[in-house]
Amino acid sequence: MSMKIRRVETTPFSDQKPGTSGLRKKVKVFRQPHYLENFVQAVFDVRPSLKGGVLVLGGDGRYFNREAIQIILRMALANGVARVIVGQGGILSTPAASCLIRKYKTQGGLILSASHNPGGPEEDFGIKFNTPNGGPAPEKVTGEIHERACEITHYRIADIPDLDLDTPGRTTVGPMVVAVVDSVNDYAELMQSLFDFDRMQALFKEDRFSMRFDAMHAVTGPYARRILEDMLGAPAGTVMNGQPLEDFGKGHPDPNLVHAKGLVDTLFRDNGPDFGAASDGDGDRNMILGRHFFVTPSDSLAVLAANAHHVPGYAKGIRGIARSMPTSQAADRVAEKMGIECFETPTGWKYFGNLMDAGRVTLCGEESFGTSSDHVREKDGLWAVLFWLNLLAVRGESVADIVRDHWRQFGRDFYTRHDYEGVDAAQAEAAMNQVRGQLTALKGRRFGDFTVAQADDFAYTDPVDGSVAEGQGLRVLFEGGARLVFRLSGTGTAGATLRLYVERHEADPARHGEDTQEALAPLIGIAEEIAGIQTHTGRETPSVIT
Ligand code: VG1
Ligand code: CO
Repeated sequence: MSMKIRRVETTPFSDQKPGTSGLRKKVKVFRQPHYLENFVQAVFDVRPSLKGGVLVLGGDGRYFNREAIQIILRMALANGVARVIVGQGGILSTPAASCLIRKYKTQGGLILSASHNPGGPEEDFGIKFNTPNGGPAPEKVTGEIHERACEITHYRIADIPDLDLDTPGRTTVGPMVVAVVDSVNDYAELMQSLFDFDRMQALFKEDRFSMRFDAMHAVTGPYARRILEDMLGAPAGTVMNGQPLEDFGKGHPDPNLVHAKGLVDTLFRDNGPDFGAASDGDGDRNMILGRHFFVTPSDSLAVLAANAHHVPGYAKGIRGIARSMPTSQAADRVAEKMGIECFETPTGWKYFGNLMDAGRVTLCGEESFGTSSDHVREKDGLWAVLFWLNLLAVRGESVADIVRDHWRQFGRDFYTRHDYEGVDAAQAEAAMNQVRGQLTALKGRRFGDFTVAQADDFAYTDPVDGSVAEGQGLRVLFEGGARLVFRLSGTGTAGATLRLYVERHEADPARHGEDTQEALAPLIGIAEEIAGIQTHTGRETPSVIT
């Protein structure tokens, strides 16, 4: 194959700063000449081990995925990468990419995804670099990539025709090997090593049990079909919307009560299935439903931790638990009872990596429908679903009974998140500033039954490497453990998204049946009093309530 390597002059873009999870922009931004190339070259520049090394490459299949992969392959060749492992058709879920990076001891991976953000020519695209541990690059590395992108003057790219991504096998391109691998195999094998497949198979043989999995036309379709239907014997049709589409069928691939409404309605109708689950664009999020029952992600983490001994991969015990700061404190209660460490980290999976690498935590979770363990270094949607399925098979109880039983033991942490999406950035900032301005004065102030014990801007010192992350969300902590958290999203691509997180613990089992929004209404009122979100943004209600 003829191949010419070009050194292309370029100038930096001022907006290539990765957010909560990689660089996310509109497709139109990514398609500007040199835009993707600059960022990718910045990664190669700050990660010299990729030269002569192995790179994992794949994405969630959204619009521009294939094109971006061809560009990155040409740049990998020009930058001296020895081998690229690409998911077939350019498809790799985020957890599957993490699995490959670790299993084949590679020098890292590039994952193309904007996760739960919509896809299509007018919508979003994203890219992030994962380090050799399989996890999203920590802030130090994303900072280096950003700095490099700000001073870039040229990039290297090879002139070669598009490579075939659809046929598994190895191709040699000049000195580089491109290995197109089945997107599912290695991941499925990892799941088999953690969960009791025989027991789950038996569950599907019972006529009494049925399940629906909504892949939302995103990346998890092939994974869920292979594992649930082919390997575990769930009937065909268990997986809904299983075909990955470039625009996710024009949907919003975010597995929550609003965007996975079809699935939710199915689980809440009479004689609906026993178990329901959904995953997001890149397969790292999960929503768990029982018949007439929604499991909050915060509760899911706590329940999985408390029941880990039922599952083969965790039967020997778990080391510690970590949760992101806005995630409810339900997991803390489990850790305390188990006598294991519990950590509170900033939002974003990159903050869990060091704790897992150091062997201090086994399970991690975020309120945003993210749960996983140290089997990879990403959150893992299907893993959480299989964990629940394994639990249902062992305990033989319904999802609702398992959660209610958990509440009886630990109390219930009523929890909700209110998102004000796509608001004017200045208005969102004004609401945040209003809270920030009161932080010192709030301490000791009473609001009805609630007295503020502490109010601050959350900062985190990594216990492993001592790195500090500041400005991670405004917290109002009340006596007795109730909390309000205000933060701005770092994954959006237009305007600002303001998130309000509200929680309160309820020990009395007689009150566990209350409606969440009603149980939290006084705190939601206090939040408005403190932040004036609705006044600042002119919105009367949140865009999404979960
Ligand atoms: C959101 C979630 C956060 C999650 C991040 C990436 O970030 O709140 O918990 O880690 O998305 O998830 P933000 O900054 O918008 O609140 V994913 O599935 O988009 O990779
Ligand atoms: Co995601």
